Amino acid sequence: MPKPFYITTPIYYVNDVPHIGHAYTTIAADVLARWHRLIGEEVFFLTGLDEHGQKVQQAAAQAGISPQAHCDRLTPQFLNLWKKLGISNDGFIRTTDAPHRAVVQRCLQALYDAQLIYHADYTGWYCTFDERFWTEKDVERGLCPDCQRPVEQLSESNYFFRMGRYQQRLIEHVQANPSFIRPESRRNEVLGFLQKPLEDLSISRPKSRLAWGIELPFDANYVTYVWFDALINYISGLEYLPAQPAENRVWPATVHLVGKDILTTHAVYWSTMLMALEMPLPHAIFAHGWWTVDGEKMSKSRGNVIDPYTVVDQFGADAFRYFLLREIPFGQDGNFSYESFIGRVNGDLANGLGNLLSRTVTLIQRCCRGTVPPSHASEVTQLETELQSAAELLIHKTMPDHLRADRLAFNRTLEAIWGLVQLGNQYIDRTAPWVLAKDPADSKRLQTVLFHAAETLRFLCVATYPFMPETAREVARQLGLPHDVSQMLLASPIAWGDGGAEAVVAKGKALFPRIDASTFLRQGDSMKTDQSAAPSPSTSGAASTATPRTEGTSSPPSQQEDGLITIHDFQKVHLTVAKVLTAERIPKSAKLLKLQVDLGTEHRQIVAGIGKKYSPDDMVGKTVVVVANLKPATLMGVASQGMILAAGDQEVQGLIAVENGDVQPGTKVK
Ligand code: ME8
Repeated sequence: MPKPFYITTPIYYVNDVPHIGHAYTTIAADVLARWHRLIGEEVFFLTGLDEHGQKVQQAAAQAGISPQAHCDRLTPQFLNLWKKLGISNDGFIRTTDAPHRAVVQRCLQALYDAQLIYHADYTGWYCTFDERFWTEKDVERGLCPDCQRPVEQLSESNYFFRMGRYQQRLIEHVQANPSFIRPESRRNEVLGFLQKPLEDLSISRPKSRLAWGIELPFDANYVTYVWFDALINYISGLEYLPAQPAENRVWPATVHLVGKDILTTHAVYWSTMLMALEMPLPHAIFAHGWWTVDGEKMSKSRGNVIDPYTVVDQFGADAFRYFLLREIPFGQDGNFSYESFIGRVNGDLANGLGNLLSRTVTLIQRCCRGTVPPSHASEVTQLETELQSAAELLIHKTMPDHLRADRLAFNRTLEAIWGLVQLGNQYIDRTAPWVLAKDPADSKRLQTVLFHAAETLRFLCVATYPFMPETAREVARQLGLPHDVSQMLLASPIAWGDGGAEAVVAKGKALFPRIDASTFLRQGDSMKTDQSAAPSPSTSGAASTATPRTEGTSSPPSQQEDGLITIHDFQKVHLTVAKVLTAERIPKSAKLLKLQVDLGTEHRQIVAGIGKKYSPDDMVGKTVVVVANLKPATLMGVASQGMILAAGDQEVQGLIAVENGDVQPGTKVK
């Protein structure tokens, strides 16, 4: 029986409500879990809560309730959020669960019996926030090297785990297994950390100082260090969650997803603990980057913590899931702003996928009485084969490559999926089914085009499902697909042409209604909790403190009033490097040249009004810049699919050229 793909998130502290950072890791894990289920693997996806330790004890004391009551009160905040976000975890662990506590005590006892835990007096610098000791050499200016909070000197008798003993073995393991710590920059960080002598780890806290924890099985005066307790969740959860764990579900984990803040605890503490317990190490630990908000660290005192509940209520779970994974490469830091969020929703979701679905379904309703028409082999042209190849490449090659556990290029996967969305929209623009519908002689061509548009959307259902499960379901529903999208790759391997002919489409509401950015950002002051932050120069309609306002009456300038556009508006124009292959004059026109150009992925015909300045011979072989997503037009009876950029108003004075002649056709211009 093959072993399931075992994926974990950190277990989050219940000292406070969840925020977007917690949502981020959990959504990423969910995408991976859904993808692996979709390709037919068994998956065990574990998440949960870290309920012991000083942070939780302090939060409970502040609330004036017992730590357990505090945990019980906060747990639904996490559970409900995961439900709202469509998180498909198989297990949910709480470190106060009795079976977890038993496994922790079993591990402690095993290490104590093997003399890998010993008792000693220790004086060190203690950071209450991080709940750990630092040595003299770590501490500068009396501050914790990790969180920069003041540390205090503490002398204590404690139990220590012989972590230092495993230093060399760990270095060798990291060196021999390039995919153990990902991404590469984090792996180098861990190797750098291991250059310094690795000290033994204090794994106990006297109950006189911290009572809220799991008691040491060999000394009732102590509880164990919260990290020793928390890390064990990855093995204890396998034993009892859910109620009937599958037999083939065994350690080690395939991948632990963590934020970069807790890489050391995972790469060093957890790995050495496992070595001491004589257990294999996880296949991969992937440390992702850190979200800031409007360029600032998220914190309660700054008042800029983004509440995921609010975002989801306002825009839906799938838009949030899409944004978080599309906006930044997993592994790098990123910034959350409502301006960029809205830009993505309007640009990629409403204008991209939403538009493709709505036009396709409307055209099928209007031209084919609501039933997906058949394709006709005689009508299949290069345009259709290109669409097919792109869709097949996406599902069978690009997605599996980008989503490999050592790569986790979520943003590149989404970029590739949206490449197909764009191709689908261009296909409709270029084939202009509404024109075909006018002439009964074109009916076979029309049917072929609409079949291929629907087929593109069927492939997009599968591709988007792991990222946006509800959206994929709605696309399938509107297309009249009979399948459960979560099973579409499993039931039968998806093949182009097998799809929806004869399916009855059902138009529904817009997948992603466009957000009026200026209105939202004005009204949404309550969501932009950092009122004192400097206005972002890139926003046009934001409630900006820099914009003088007449008290109570006038609003900040809208996009139309001040003439400025956002970067997202600009990004809607697809500018591409192209090479002119052939050129000829259009008869009876002094100005127009008909050009065939190479766009890297395709050849296009463009009619350009540059004939007074350039002869056809001047143009052949030139590298030019083309607007690639312009609606097709007909000039003097000749079809044109794009525009060549040139300087000059009434008269063309010169072409926009790329300074380096080696730039390849198809290269994006931005
Ligand atoms: O560290 N950006 O729990 P925690 C990105 N209980 N990710 C963020 C983030 C941000 N601004 N803020 C939080 C703990 N995260 C321990 C873990 S595991 C055995 C014990 C995410 O509640 C990220 O995954 O502080 C980070 O590692 C985790 O939340 C920390 O959650």
